[in-house]
Amino acid sequence: MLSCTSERKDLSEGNLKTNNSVKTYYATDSTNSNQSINKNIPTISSTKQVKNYIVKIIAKNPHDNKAYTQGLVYYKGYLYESTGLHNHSTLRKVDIKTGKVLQLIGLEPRYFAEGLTIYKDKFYQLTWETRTGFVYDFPSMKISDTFVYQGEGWGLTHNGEELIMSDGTNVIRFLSTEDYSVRRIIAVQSEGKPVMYLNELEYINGMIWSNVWQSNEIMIIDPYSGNVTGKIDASSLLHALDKSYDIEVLNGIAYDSETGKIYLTGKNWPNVFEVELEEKK
Ligand SMILES: [Ca+2]
Repeated sequence: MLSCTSERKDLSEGNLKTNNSVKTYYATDSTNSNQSINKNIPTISSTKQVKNYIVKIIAKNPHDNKAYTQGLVYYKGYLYESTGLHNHSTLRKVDIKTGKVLQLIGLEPRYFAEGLTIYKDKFYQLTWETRTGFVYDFPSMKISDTFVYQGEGWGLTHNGEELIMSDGTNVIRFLSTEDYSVRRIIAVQSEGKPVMYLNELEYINGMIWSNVWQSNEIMIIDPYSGNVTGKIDASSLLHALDKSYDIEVLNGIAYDSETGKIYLTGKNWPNVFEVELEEKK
């Protein structure tokens, strides 16, 4: 019988078998610019130089270390989370300070839940290999619709007009919120090289932040060109965890646009961190 740990590792998304067939894409440059509302949070830079950041912990809060975090969102005072694994996938509402799960919906065993976003009082949740997205009413968490997409579902966020989706490659898709059709794609690259395994996403101050699967890095991505403009080294969080055994990778970014607070966690991590960025000199 598999232990919990080995089972989780076997079921981690983006296994190497599928990576062999992953296509890489290259995009053209962009000169788009945007206005920052918070000077501590990066916005689109006109320079091509990638900035490097570390994270400063502002607060450390409890998190369910059985939560295999695949999507993390802040909305109206609470964290909402999508957790993965077959037989264990959920959509849940979480109290930020205590980590207590306040509301929880379980998915059918065949679904392995992935990215989550909340757009116009609807939850949107991806699944890994079943090409099925679920739409739930807010706050009831009652399923109101489903949608289909090609390929694997990994991370999900939105820019106020479109859903933004990763699939484990270096491609990010922008989907219509009306019919879920692909409006455009970007190919994410850093200094000319594709950045693969883009995972959990968050749209922050006009930029796409993306966890990179099996790394402690978060990429800050220009949503027009696909260029990485910043890299966040979040490895210090691993040392600050209350317990570090049986944890999986960094995966979970949430943003409170009113306060500018940024929350980070990982799969089976016992903590969610509120962080600020510091530029690495
Ligand atoms: Ca997120």
